Amino acid sequence: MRQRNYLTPTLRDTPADAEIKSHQLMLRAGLIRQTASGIYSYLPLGKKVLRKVEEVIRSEMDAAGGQEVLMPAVQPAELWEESGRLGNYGPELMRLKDRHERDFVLGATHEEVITTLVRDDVKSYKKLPMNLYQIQTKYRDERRPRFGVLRSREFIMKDAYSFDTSKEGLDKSYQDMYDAYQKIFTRFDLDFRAVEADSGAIGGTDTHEFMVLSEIGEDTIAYSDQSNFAANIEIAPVRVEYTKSDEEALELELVETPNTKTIIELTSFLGVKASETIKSLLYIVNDEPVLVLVRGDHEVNEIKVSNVLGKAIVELATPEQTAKILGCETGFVGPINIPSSVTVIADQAVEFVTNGVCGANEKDKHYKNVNPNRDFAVSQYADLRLIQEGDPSPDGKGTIQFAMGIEVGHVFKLGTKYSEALGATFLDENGKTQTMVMGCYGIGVSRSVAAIVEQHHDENGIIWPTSVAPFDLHLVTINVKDEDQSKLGEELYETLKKERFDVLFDDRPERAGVKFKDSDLLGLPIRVAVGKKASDGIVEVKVRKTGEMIEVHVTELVETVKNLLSK
Ligand code: 9G3
Repeated sequence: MRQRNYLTPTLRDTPADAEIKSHQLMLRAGLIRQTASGIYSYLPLGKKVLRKVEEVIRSEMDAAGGQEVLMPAVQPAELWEESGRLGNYGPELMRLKDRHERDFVLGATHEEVITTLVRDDVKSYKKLPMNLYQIQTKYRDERRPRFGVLRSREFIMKDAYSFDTSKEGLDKSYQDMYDAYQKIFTRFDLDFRAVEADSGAIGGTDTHEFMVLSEIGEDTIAYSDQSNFAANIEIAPVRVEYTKSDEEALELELVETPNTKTIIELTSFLGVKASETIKSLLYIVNDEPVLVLVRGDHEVNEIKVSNVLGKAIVELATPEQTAKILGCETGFVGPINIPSSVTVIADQAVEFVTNGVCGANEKDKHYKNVNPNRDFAVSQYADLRLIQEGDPSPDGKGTIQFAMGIEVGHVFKLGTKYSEALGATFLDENGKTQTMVMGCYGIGVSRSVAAIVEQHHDENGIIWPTSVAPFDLHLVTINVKDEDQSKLGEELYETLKKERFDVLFDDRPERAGVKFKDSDLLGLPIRVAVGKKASDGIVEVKVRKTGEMIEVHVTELVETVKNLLSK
């Protein structure tokens, strides 16, 4: 491809509103442009990278027995009513009406469509197992789209769905997809980790996320420094043997604690440790108030709270709700003498607090010498807190450390939730009707591109892994006005194309400095510069990743490039 009339609008300056490196570089290298908030166009280079990424995914999905399909982005709302999910996602699920005022949604995912397709056309165990996948645009109206294509409202996903006759069959389908994902992200040259995860509102049992390790990741991974344990902190169980101190229980005391709305303010005012305090947070769960207690040095894990309460939607009470229910400001909330309508649940660590401190449901007041079960009742003690760095690993081996991750893949065992709701059944060997057992498996395609850039760049620009680079190499004629250079450049362009290299040919009448800067920014694996030594048949080959530069005679160029690219 000749760069002269190729749409690669590079930017010298970093766009002010791009917060992270991948977003900045994808804009600067002319891969993407924003069309609306959280909605992007892909320019030719960006589209070529997408294609490369998609081809890697396709090859591994096909090798794992997947069959590619393409489902519609526009889906009838009734399908979501049938599955019972229409109300689950609020404004995140984009809706529209057709000319007959019929309700549709823009596909945020395709469990409903695929399950009805399979329901209508697969009737016998003889056709199963089956794995169907697509690469398609998805719509989710995120409250806070940001970071370019890393968190956008329209994005490209590879979604796959497996259908099995039994749980054991699902286990195998799941493992096959897990293995395929390992291969795919390895081919992207990503530093990633598969971690245990929460299945969320979608339901199901086993689930793993594939996390690209990155400081700008929005998920926290808890991993052991001495074993393979790795989980999203959303689900990482806390297994700590707490012990009761042998201190004697003292008499409950109400104390003045002016302006102590936070644990830090409170502990410095009273001169106690955070672990000696009890933090109380009021939640609204299915319209009912629930007071959740954790130790002051711990944080509530809302997913654990939700799971303990039967996967309910858990929302922190507003200041108004708190005033109405407990008659006080947030910051002084506590479990003592509260209305019986309030359910109290507590993290297991709370039970071991002796002579602790908690809010008194009165402005600027706390209780001292608080002893759980004596001074207040708890309906359930459970693991409700976030795991912390330094906690023992739940598998008993080593200590927990944190890393940040970008979720690029997610595999789920769904079971029969969707097949049951939508009636996807089959006849087994004995002619008996059975429900299909499903799994679903996603890869963020556009997000993977951003994650790759996030991990593969330097101060000068992108450094594409060969597997996903938009072109194999960048051929640059340094001075197109020089006849020798221009002639050799054109010749090499033809030769390299004949050798089936995908070449970006910088034939622009620009200054050398501009061309080299752009070349580093675009980040193709190899740069071949045709310059002053053109008349001697010598060109300069630079490896983008290492910066290594060698002079090569044109007779050896093809061989040299082949070797460098196969490395
Ligand atoms: C929605 C909206 C947002 C959503 C969903 C539905 C997440 C939703 C979970 C999944 C699960 C799997 C197929 C590929 C693998 C992942 N956010 N999820 O279902 F309507 Cl607005 O998408 N789907």
